[in-house]
Amino acid sequence: MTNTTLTTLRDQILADCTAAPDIAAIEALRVSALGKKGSITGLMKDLGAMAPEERRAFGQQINVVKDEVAAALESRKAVLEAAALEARLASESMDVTLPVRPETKGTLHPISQTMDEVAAIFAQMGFEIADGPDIEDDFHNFTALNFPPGHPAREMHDTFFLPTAEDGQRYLLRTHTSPVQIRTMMSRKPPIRVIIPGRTYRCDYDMTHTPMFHQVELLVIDTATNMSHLRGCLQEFVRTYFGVDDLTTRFRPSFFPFTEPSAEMDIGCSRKGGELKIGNYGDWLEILGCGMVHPNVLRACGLDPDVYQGFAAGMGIERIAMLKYGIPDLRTFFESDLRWLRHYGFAALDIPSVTGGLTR
Ligand code: 2U9
Repeated sequence: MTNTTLTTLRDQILADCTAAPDIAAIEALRVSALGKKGSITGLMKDLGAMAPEERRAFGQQINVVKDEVAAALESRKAVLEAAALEARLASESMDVTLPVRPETKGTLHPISQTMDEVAAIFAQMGFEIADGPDIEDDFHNFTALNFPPGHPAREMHDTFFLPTAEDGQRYLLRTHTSPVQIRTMMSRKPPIRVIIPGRTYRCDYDMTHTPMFHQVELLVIDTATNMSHLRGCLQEFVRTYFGVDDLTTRFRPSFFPFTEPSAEMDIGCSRKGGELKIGNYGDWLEILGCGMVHPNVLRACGLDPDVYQGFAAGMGIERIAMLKYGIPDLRTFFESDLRWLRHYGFAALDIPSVTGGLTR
């Protein structure tokens, strides 16, 4: 084997590479040059019979050619792949403005529908939707929300922690949508009226808990906000959502690190004959948690509690969907069972509105 032979071989492979019409031809060329029985690999095998000096020099030259050929093959492959993608995009174009075909069987998931309904009700009351990242840091998920250092919610077994990052932080999957309120308060000035629907994660799985679930939280911050505003706002929400105009509510004292005072709100119901009915029948059903934003939380966000007050509330989307649509088992939400989706799903264009009485 001589330098001239190596150069001829190299030129031939590079010419074949430039002329390769498709990705299959590139792969065939790669195997014939660099594969186990390839022409360049074969040259490497010949090195054994050479004198040490000659072996080193020629070995280096072969390696240079090998790298050159590999790079040429990669770059031609990239060009061909881009051309194939372009051709596919051109041939498979579709008109997304066409109306839905009558035979289409797809439905909107009850969680999406419920989030749309909640958004429609609060939009009517002047709320905006805010969102934020699913992966959070300790400050936004716990510290700013007034969770003390040893609080059980910070434990490994409740929270999905990511491996410690390069910056030394232990990021986590948010355990509630509350960090978005922190981000909202830190990034804009009151008055604030936002709702935050979104995914949340907790390390829990049984009849009534799934590791991923959905919440909607609301936050109002202004200069003269009080518990009666909270009560009126939440009462209006449950009345519209459940379609019961005079639905009664009851507030029981509770505790959350991020609100003071804190409460749980019940709505009227009946459980007669084992059937749950929402309405003023004398029995009570817990529906959400709420309270006045804790002064420590306001301070952590740079707001002066002597000037600003606010209220917040949180509820589980799956829970309020189950109550309204009679879905008995939480876990079925995430099984992607087509029969379940056809039964509990909604028509894609069935857009909830307060004036239209929401849905069903
Ligand atoms: C900030 C300040 C206060 C949000 C609130 C609750 C009460 C609550 C649970 C209901 C069922 C979560 O989905 S669930 O498990 N939530 O009871 N959430 S007050 O309060 C906040 C949030 C953010 C800055």
